[in-house]
Amino acid sequence: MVNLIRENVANILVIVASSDGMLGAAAYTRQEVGNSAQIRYIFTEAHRVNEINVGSWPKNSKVGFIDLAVNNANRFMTIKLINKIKKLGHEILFVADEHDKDEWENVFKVCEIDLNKLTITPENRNEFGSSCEILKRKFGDTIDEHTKELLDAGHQADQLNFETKFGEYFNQCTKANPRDDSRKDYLVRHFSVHDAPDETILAWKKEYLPIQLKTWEILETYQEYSEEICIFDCSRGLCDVSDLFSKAYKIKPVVVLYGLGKHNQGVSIGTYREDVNILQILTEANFCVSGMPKKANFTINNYGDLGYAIQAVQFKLNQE
Ligand SMILES: [Mn+2]
Repeated sequence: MVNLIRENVANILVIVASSDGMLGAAAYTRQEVGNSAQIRYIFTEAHRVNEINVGSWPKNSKVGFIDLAVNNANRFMTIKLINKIKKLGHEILFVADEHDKDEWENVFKVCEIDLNKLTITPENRNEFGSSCEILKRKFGDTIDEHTKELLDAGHQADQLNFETKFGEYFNQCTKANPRDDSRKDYLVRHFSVHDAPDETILAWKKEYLPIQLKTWEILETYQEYSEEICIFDCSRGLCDVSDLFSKAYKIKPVVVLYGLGKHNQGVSIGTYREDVNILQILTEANFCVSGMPKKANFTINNYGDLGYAIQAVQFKLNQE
């Protein structure tokens, strides 16, 4: 299988299952590979790359990462993945990720891989804004209109705007069933070729309606904590977290969601303020967090911990 594809083209794409990641994968496939049958898509998240079965990949695979950040709660997990890929004889071709360039540089240094030899290297969010933007600048003006629309939709989705031609399908179809990777696979393959959805995709999109309603219901649980912070109870059921954030940011600059996840113990605190580093504040307050400077995720055992986390953020805001 590997021999059939062009040199310097990935046959394994490790993708974070965000719209930025999936749309980037569809665009990469269209632009660089042509035929999605030659690619295997692995959907993951930074904090569960240890679940990837590298041993099942075709021999001498060429690997690309899209939208995958270093697991900053457990960097060793990312290092182990890279080392395993290397040890099994595969080659990492590129890392298209805008989360944190320095984190990636450190990981590749530890793994003794020259980052500068990659065809696409990690960048920083303030300069690029999304993985799709990294790909777009890499491809330059060689892309066709369809690829451009895929990349623009991915970039917009990363800024929480899903209301683009492709963005809506990727966001709604996957949010309706977040655990179903075959659905993500289908969407990436389909839209790498087709401009319009098929019957299957339209049916998935319909499943999103109750989630949309739940998101609105959770918006009603709004509690004002302070002038800057508001809180929402997400234990009421599956909602669209990114849509909730984007709507809540219209009310307050710092948004706290609790009751997330299977056991309702998940908390996500986000902000649109450039000068507030939630990840750092909570790390310094001894929470075991993952995420990005502007959005941190963690789990709590009791509401006292939730209160303490919010206080830590408020304390920092008061110092500004
Ligand atoms: Mn992204």
